[in-house]
Amino acid sequence: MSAAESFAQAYLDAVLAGSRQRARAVVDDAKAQGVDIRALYLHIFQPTLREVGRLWQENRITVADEHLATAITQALMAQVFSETFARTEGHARTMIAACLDSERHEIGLRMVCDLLEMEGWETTFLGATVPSVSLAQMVQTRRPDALALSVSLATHVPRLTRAISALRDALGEATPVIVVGGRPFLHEPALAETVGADVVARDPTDAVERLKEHFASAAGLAPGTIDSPET
Ligand code: B12
Repeated sequence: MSAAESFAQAYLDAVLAGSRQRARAVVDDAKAQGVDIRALYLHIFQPTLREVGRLWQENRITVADEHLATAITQALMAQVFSETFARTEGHARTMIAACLDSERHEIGLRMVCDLLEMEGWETTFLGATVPSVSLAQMVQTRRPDALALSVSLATHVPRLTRAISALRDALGEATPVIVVGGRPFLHEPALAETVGADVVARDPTDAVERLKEHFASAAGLAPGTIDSPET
């Protein structure tokens, strides 16, 4: 068991008890033991939220309990990130990130943005339920290097496919690299091609690698040799 995993149960207990203070104390202890932000996100917050979802699905906790666990985790993510993160100087690649239309699950995408920021990216996180038309307008104006789209519900996949297609029609060659992720893609990565994405990743660490590979191959370089837009 990793150091982070040994704190996951205590964190789950704290959020199920609805105690932000206890949850905060677990995070502080974990940080004091050398658990970094990636491990906090992926080995403490992520499994906790998934377990909360399971308990909720089985009617063992209420929607209110889930909302409280979610709210505590979002607050702690914001706190931990602002305490930990210091922008490094450099020529960052840029990314806009959104959950389209009626998609409300935004935490996974926020993790992707926070951890890419730590890799030197400059991300614009728009969060949940972003209308595809206004997203297209923002992409057209800001021209990011990448557009990250997250879906948690399989029923939202057809809408995502239409939005990506409309974006490609509108932007043509200027379409940013489109990277997708979320539950349906965890189960079926090949779905990414069906929806018209360029890149799919299962978590933020994977996203960093896949994006590096994508930009390297687009530039005709061996993967791993590209770290900034200049190279
Ligand atoms: C919190 C939560 C909510 C919150 C979301 C709040 C918020 N602000 O985000 C609220 C209450 C709004 C909600 C609503 C609903 N939810 Co909900 N929710 C959850 C819960 C408990 C946690 C989600 C989460 O944050 N997980 C943790 C994150 C870190 O994991 P992740 O999303 O998979 O993200 C990781 C990867 O997938 C990947 N990733 C994600 N996005 C992207 C994007 C890119 C570009 C990349 C590269 C990678 C990537 O990286 C992330 C980090 O590793 C899940 C349980 C679960 N198993 O996840 C249910 C769950 C997803 N919800 C579910 C359901 C059914 C619903 C509702 C339909 C319930 C209802 N009847 O109203 C609604 C639908 C709302 C909507 N229209 O979108 C089901 C879905 C089941 C299914 N078969 O699809 C789940 C699985 C619960 C369950 N076990 O039944 N939910």
